[in-house]
Amino acid sequence: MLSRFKGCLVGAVVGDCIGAIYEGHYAKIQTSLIIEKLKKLDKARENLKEDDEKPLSYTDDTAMTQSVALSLIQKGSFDAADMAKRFAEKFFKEPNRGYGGNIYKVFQELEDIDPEDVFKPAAKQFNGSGSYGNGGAMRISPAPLFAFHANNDTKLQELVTSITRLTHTHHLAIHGAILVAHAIDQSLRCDTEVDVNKFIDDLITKLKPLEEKYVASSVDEPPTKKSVKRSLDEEETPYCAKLARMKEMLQDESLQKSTIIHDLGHDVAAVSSVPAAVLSFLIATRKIPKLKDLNQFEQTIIYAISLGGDTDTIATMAGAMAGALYGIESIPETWRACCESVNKAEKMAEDLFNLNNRSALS
Ligand code: R7I
Ligand code: MG
Ligand code: MG
Repeated sequence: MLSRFKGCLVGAVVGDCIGAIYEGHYAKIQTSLIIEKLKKLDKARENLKEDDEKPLSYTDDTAMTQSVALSLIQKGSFDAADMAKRFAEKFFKEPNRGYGGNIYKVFQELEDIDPEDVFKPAAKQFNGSGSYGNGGAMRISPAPLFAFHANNDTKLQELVTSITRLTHTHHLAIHGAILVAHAIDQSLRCDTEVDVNKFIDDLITKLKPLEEKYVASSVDEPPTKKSVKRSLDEEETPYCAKLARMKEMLQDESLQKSTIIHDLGHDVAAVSSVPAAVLSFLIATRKIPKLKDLNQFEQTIIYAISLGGDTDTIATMAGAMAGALYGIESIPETWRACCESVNKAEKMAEDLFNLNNRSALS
C-alpha cells in the first residue's frame, strides 16, 4: 500500500509536469510526438549540471496539492485556516505557476483574513455562484490518502468538500473533486485487473445522491426540453450522465478522441475535465493497442495528454488514479528524474501512510 500511496502523489506530479508542456493545445496531440518529446527531455537532463535541476517544472496543480498534503500532515486533521494560509502564501511566493484566471482574487482576500471567514472569499467568486473551475479537483489527491484508514465514503466526501470550498464553492467544482477522490480511493483498494463497468457503477452509486440532492435543493427552473440532443453538460446530473456515457465508450472499439472531447470535454471546467481524466485512466487499464510498448501508468499519462486542452490538469488527475493502482514502481525512473518536486511528493505520501497507521480520521 505504501507503493500505491507514493504512486498516487508522484503520479500526480509527473502528470502535471509533463502535461504542462502541452497545456492549452486545444487540438488532440499525437501520442508519438509526446513520447519523442519525453526522450529528448531525458537526454537534455543528462547534461544538466545540478542534481536538483529538472527540465520540467510543476504548475499550480502541484503547488496546491503540496499545501493540502502538508496541512493535513502537520495538523493531523482538516484545519481550514491553516490550509487557506498555505494556499495564499504559496501563490504570493510563486504567482507564475500557471494559476487559473480568477483564483488570485481569493488569495488576495485570504492573505490577512480572520480565521472564521476563510470560506467567504471563494463564495464571492463569479458574482456569488462560486468558481466551477477544476482547481479543487486538481489538488485533491492527498485527501483519499489521508482518509484511507477510515474507509468511510461520507467522511471522505466531507473532507473533500471542505478542502474544495476554500477556493471553489460551485457544486460542479465540489462534485468534480469528490469524483476524483472516489476514483483514487477505489484505485487504491482494487485489484490491478480492473472491472471497468463495476468501477464506473461504484462511482455512479456514490455521485448520484449528491447530484440528485443538489437538483432537489436548486431553485433554478428545470431545463426546458430541447428538440436537439442536449450536451451532457446540461443534464441535471452531469457527472453521472458522463460516467454512463463512459461505459458505452469503453465498449466501442472504434472510439475516436474527437468523440471523447465532444462528449466529455477537455477544458478548465471541472465537469469538462474530471470525466476525461477518469476515462483516460480506465482506457489504459485495458491496454491501448497503439501504446502497447509502454506500461499502463505511462499509457494513462500519454493518453490523457493526447486529448489536448487542459493537459496538465487532466494528466495530474489521471496520474494520481493510475499511480494509486499500479504503484510507484510503474512510474519510469527517467520521468521521475525529469520532473521537479518528485522527492517531496514521495515524502508526503510516506507521511500520509504513517498517519494512516496511527488511525487518522477513524
Ligand atoms: O479552477 P482554477 O483554480 O483553475 C485551475 C486551472 C487548471 O487548469 C490549472 O492547471 C490552471 O491552468 O488553471 O481557477 P479559477 O480562476 O477559479 O477557474 C478557472 C477558469 O474557469 C476561470 O478563469 C474562468 O474562465 C472559468 N470559470 C468560470 N467562468 C464563468 N463563470 C470558473 N467558474 C466560472 C463561472 O462561474
Ligand atoms: Mg496547472
Ligand atoms: Mg491545467
